[in-house]
Amino acid sequence: MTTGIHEDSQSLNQRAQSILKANDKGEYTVPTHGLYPYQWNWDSVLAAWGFASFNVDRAWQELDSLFGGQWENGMVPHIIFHQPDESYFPGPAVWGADRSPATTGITQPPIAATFARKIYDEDRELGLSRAQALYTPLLRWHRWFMTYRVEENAIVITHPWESGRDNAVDWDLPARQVDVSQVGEYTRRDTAHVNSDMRPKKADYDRYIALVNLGRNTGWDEEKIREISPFRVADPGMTFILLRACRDLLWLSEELNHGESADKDEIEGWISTLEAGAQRLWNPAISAYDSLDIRTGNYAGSLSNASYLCWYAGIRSSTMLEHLNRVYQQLPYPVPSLDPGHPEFDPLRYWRGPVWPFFNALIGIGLEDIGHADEALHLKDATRKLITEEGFFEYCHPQSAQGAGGDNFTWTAAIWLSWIDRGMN
Ligand code: 9WN
Repeated sequence: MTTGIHEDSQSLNQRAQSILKANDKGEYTVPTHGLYPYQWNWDSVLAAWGFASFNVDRAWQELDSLFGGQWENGMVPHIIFHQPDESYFPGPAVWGADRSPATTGITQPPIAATFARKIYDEDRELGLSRAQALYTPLLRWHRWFMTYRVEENAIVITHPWESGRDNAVDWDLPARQVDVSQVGEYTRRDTAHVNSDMRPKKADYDRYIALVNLGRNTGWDEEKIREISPFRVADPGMTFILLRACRDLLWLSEELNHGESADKDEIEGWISTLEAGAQRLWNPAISAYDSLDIRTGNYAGSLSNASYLCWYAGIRSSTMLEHLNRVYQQLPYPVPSLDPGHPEFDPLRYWRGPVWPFFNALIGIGLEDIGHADEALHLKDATRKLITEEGFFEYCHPQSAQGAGGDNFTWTAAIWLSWIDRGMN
């Protein structure tokens, strides 16, 4: 006889699989219909991880289609615009990247090597040739970051959208330096799908568009953007994620080459640089990892969910563990995207307070890998409860659990399948 809990979990598992299948466009997956009609970089990697729980071949196909959009310089873009769709702004014409398939001119957090390793581990026989084919594109993407995006040993973003945490308070001050006088009129589409209280404000969007215009006018020339853009911010999220990804890439390299990696020295050099960069992002004023504005040298003063990716990157911090346990006491559904003690904490506005289930999976993987088993379990249980109560929303209220943003969301379904239900860490 099955228990009620077991039946719940089975039907949620079926719902999660149906969401992935419904969002599947053949070779790539959309984050959700309507709001996000294209292939997004880190969403797609998480979709692949979700597929790996029931169709490993489809998981590799997802990664292959993402890397099909890779640029000659190694960058893997943040969106691939496979088919024209009026329901999203800004579309390919605004980005002006002039490629086929069309893409944006910026990137997103490089979680791919980490999840390629997990998918490889799911079925090594099937995965061998697939991982071998993906290895060099992954290496080239990491090399692109290390060539163009290292400042003070950490990884910088040139647009808030690159961080994947679009309107986080981390970007408030640096984004104020962006000149919006030439932005003109435009029509947002996101607020036609989602309540505007749950989305970035107009002032944020003006800056997003101004930075797209700036990049497009340089022909997406990284050197030029570095020279002229007022927005250059070192992000703990990007830095921790790339650090972890480099460790996993090195593992893959040795695994695929019988223990002999030709790229070992280069990747180890990247790891040392990023370890130093992570330390540079420690802000003693808030006793936490924080974003650093390269143009001014100022920290943001923001304890965000990205600060908690230190363990994911293999870095121990008892102070961050104290913060986490405090947040566990304060909120029934951790981890909030901004610390509840911050004056800007806003529990339903996107990256300024809500909890993002997929982000919890990244934090939880880190906690478990580094040996903080109790904290890892607490986070997984709280996320399971959140999804059981609310379903598969994009993000949720960390106190009431209210679902927000897009529904039937790919990465929420994916982490249900691979992290919560199957415990693939
Ligand atoms: C801009 C797709 C993406 C995520 C990001 C999230 C949001 C886009 C937007 O949606 O950003 O890239 O239009 O709001 O912030 O992390 O990848 O789910």
